[in-house]
Amino acid sequence: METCLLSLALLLLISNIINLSSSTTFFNLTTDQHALLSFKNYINSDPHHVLTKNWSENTYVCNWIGVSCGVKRHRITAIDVSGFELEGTIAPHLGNLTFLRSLDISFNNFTSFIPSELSKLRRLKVINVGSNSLTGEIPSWFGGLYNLQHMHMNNNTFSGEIPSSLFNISSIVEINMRYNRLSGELPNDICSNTPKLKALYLSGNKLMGKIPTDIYKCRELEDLRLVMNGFSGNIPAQIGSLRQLRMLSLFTNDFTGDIPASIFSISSLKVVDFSYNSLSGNIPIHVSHNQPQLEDLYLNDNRLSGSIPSSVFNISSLRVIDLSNNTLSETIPADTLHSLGMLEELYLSNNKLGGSIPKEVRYLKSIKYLEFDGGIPDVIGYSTSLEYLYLNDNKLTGGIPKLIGNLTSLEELHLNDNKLTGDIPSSIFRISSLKVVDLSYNSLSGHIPHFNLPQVEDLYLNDNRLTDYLTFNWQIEATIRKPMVRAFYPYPTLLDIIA
Ligand SMILES: *[C@@H]1O[C@H](CO)[C@@H](O)[C@H](O)[C@H]1NC(C)=O
Ligand SMILES: *[C@@H]1O[C@H](CO)[C@@H](O)[C@H](O)[C@H]1NC(C)=O
Ligand SMILES: *[C@@H]1O[C@H](CO)[C@@H](O)[C@H](O)[C@H]1NC(C)=O
Ligand SMILES: *[C@@H]1O[C@H](CO)[C@@H](O)[C@H](O)[C@H]1NC(C)=O
Ligand SMILES: *[C@@H]1O[C@H](CO)[C@@H](O)[C@H](O)[C@H]1NC(C)=O
Ligand SMILES: *[C@@H]1O[C@H](CO)[C@@H](O)[C@H](O)[C@H]1NC(C)=O
Ligand SMILES: *[C@@H]1O[C@H](CO)[C@@H](O)[C@H](O)[C@H]1NC(C)=O
Ligand SMILES: *[C@@H]1O[C@H](CO)[C@@H](O)[C@H](O)[C@H]1NC(C)=O
Ligand SMILES: *[C@H]1O[C@@H](CO)[C@H](O)[C@@H](O)[C@@H]1NC(C)=O
Repeated sequence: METCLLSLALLLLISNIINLSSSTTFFNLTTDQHALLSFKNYINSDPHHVLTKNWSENTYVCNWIGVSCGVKRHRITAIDVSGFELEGTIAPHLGNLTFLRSLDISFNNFTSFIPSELSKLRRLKVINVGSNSLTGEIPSWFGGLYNLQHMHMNNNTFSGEIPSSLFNISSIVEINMRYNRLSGELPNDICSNTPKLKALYLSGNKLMGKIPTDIYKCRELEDLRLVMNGFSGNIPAQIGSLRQLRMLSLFTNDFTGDIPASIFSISSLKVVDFSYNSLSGNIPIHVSHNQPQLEDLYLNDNRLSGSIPSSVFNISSLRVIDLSNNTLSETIPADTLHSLGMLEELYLSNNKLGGSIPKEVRYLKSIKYLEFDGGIPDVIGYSTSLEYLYLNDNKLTGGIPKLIGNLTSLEELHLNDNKLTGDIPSSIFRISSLKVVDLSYNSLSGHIPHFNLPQVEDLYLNDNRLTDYLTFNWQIEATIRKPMVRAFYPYPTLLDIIA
């Protein structure tokens, strides 16, 4: 009896195996080729004739452009038709490519829905349908593709909620759904089953609600971008336990409350962008052993108050600091700027900081863009290694310091679009390295100084109150080799004047 049962079980097992193998042999390279020919049939426009010419029935399918086959089984494993400018819909027949691991149809114009037949692609590791015109909801059956690692659905018009099943794919590494029309909230257990998630890109949607505190469970997370959505509530302090985080970009949302100090203890962090929210309280950057390797710090356009902690100016890796448009008070702590050897951009305007650009700017050897309410201090003349000085489009008032003439390495000087008054110091035109000078759109007055700099290629002085602007004898003064055709628009060009 027992042997009888056992043999029956064996028989069942064998018949199962036979069934299984017959269902896998049902698909072979011939059916793969059929699937691709159907894919081609569903395409209405192939402007570069890539598929129409190359995907020919008479040639070996594995040699078709954008098609890769496995070495062992000779089945199609990858399709890459990215950027062929194809127009059409996605053929459901792709679901028959049972060995497909990677599907890239990005940068085309595929319309309509993702066919549900693709749920059969159990081996799929990479799907990139980014930058097309796909619509509908993100199908929840993606949650069943348990080998999926990289999912790019960005730049389409997907709508509806993000299916929670996606956060059940334990192999997932990257989820990119930027620039769609997704709505709803993130599931609370977002990171409970996605231990390998490194990048989550959800910017440019209509998502709302809080960042789930569960986020700390995505221990591998390196890149979190949720910009331009309707997220609200506090930024959870739990983000501070993401020790691999490099990029944290949350700008243009409705986040409120304090910035959690824990964030600035993440030593891997390179970019923090919390701008355009309603964050309040102080800037919680304190001296710490785990000093972040921060390069870009954007906290502008919030409601931050208090003084700027001197620790900010101690982070020597910083390239950009934007704290503008807050209610920060007091001046920049003296003697702090000298650590910022890499700093290229410093924005502090629209605050309640007293004084003008601090004297310590002379330590900012790399500074290219400096935005500050107030005037240009004389000490700018100490930054003798400055090659490019961009202070344009600020709210600078007062005069141009004569010491600017001491910037003997300067090649470009952009002070245009400010509220500068007074004379143009003639010292500027003794800088022999100077190639571009733009002082336009200010309230500069007096005479145009004499200059004789043959290497100056562009000189913009228009839209000021210079008394001799039109009568100035450009021909004698300027031995400029290259014509400055655009230089005096809307006034007569130099060529007009010389002619
Ligand atoms: C695929 O299978 C069909 C039968 O189902 C067979 O006719 C065909 O020759 C097979 N093709 C290859 C490439 O093995
Ligand atoms: C299709 O493109 C591939 C790769 O560029 C090329 O090797 C092959 O010869 C082409 N086949 C035809 C029929 O044009
Ligand atoms: C994509 O195709 C649709 C429908 O064919 C068309 O309306 C749309 O303009 C196309 N978009 C682009 C970017 O080509
Ligand atoms: C996606 O769309 C955004 C917003 O329209 C655009 O800035 C971005 O360049 C697009 N990215 C790609 C890869 O197409
Ligand atoms: C996630 O997986 C678990 C167990 O595998 C299952 O019970 C649950 O329903 C899944 N959740 C979603 C949203 O698919
Ligand atoms: C700046 O960093 C140095 C060590 O690199 C430390 O001794 C000093 O206390 C820090 N100052 C501030 C204000 O954080
Ligand atoms: C500063 O922020 C306010 C809102 O808080 C906004 O109305 C204003 O345009 C911003 N100013 C600048 C210069 O961005
Ligand atoms: C600026 O240059 C002048 C002339 O070379 C020199 O006398 C003066 O000491 C310099 N000033 C500074 C602050 O470097
Ligand atoms: C697999 O794709 C479907 C469409 O989804 C077709 O109807 C089938 O004919 C096809 N099967 C084979 C073996 O090519």
